[in-house]
Amino acid sequence: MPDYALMNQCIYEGKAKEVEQLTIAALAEGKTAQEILSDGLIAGMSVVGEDFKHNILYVPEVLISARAMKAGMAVLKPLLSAKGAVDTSAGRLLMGTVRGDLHDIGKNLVCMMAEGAGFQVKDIGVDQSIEKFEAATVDFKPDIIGMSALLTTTMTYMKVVIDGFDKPGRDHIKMAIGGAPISQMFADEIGADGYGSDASSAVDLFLWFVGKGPQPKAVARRGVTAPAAQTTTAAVQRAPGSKAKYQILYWQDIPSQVKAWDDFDEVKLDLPHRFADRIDAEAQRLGLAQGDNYLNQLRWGDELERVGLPGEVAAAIRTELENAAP
Ligand code: B12
Repeated sequence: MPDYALMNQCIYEGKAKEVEQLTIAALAEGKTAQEILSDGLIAGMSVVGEDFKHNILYVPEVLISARAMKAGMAVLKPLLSAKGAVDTSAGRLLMGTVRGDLHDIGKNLVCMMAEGAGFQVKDIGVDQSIEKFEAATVDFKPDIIGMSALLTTTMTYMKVVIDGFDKPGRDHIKMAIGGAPISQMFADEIGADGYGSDASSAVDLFLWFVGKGPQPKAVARRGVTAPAAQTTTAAVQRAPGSKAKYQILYWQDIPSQVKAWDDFDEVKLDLPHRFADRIDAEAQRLGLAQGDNYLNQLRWGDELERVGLPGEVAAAIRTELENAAP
């Protein structure tokens, strides 16, 4: 009997090699690709999606989990794509990042989760014009078009695509939008059928579109920055002078996030936008801006410790990093 609980845990912890091996072992035990996909991979990734929604996990961890899921998917893919092996009746989803925009990490996550939920997905990539969306529609015949944009300068292009599809014969296609600057208000303003704030909300939205799920509640956009440093609950008793462990997440040698924890609490803090700007600029200069090339540069630094509550330690480290790189 495959250990699906362990597989779920390995996805959660981002252990790609282990997920790959457990997937191979489950197949060797005679389990179907569909069962492994749903009980091993999707079940693990849905916990990740839920914890991401509730700010328990942050972007880097979700990406690392997604990479682990991808390792399992790579094993299953040839079997899943064999005719009849997977139920693709959920619907057909055409996805792309709009013109002028090269961000694809969120789009890829949405594609992966939608595929996992049984959608047939065609991903046309980044920097896509209305003409490219139209051309892909001819053969693929999507039920849903999903557009992603991460820049305030490119999000307006979504309306161009929506208007282009607002014509007889095409107006049955549901138009979904998402990306960091997108909100429900913007979706309403440009006439999109729906908006998803993260990959699991995106899948809920798609399932609703095809009549296979309830109408999702309109959701507020997730905060871009982490919640302020928390102090611990009054009930927790710590020894005087107790320490918290901490780590810094780096993109190459540029810090991007700090986390601190002890036995009772964990706090994660993003660094100010200028750090992300620096990472963006460096990634482009080095030609490491695409998907995995970009992600592979992320690594957690050494585990260190210092006296204080996790919230205090994380805030202190963040201040030190800010002062070191004004
Ligand atoms: C990674 C990154 C890059 C990488 C992209 C690598 C890649 N392959 O994608 C690189 C280095 C290429 C890059 C370049 C640039 N970037 Co950049 N980048 C980021 C960064 C740090 C993370 C974005 C990300 O991947 N988030 C993680 C994913 C998981 O989240 P997400 O994309 O929001 O997706 C989720 C949801 O939005 C939703 N979703 C997404 N799409 C869809 C679609 C549908 C249909 C639905 C329903 C849901 C949905 O689900 C996803 C999964 O949960 C952000 C900062 C930030 N914290 O957001 C800046 C950021 C987006 N970049 C920014 C900028 C300015 C740039 C550059 C202009 C920098 C420059 N000066 O050159 C260039 C632009 C290049 C271009 N033409 O696109 C700004 C944008 C500011 C703005 N408001 O316009 C940001 C916010 C940084 C900042 N200043 O704070 N960037």
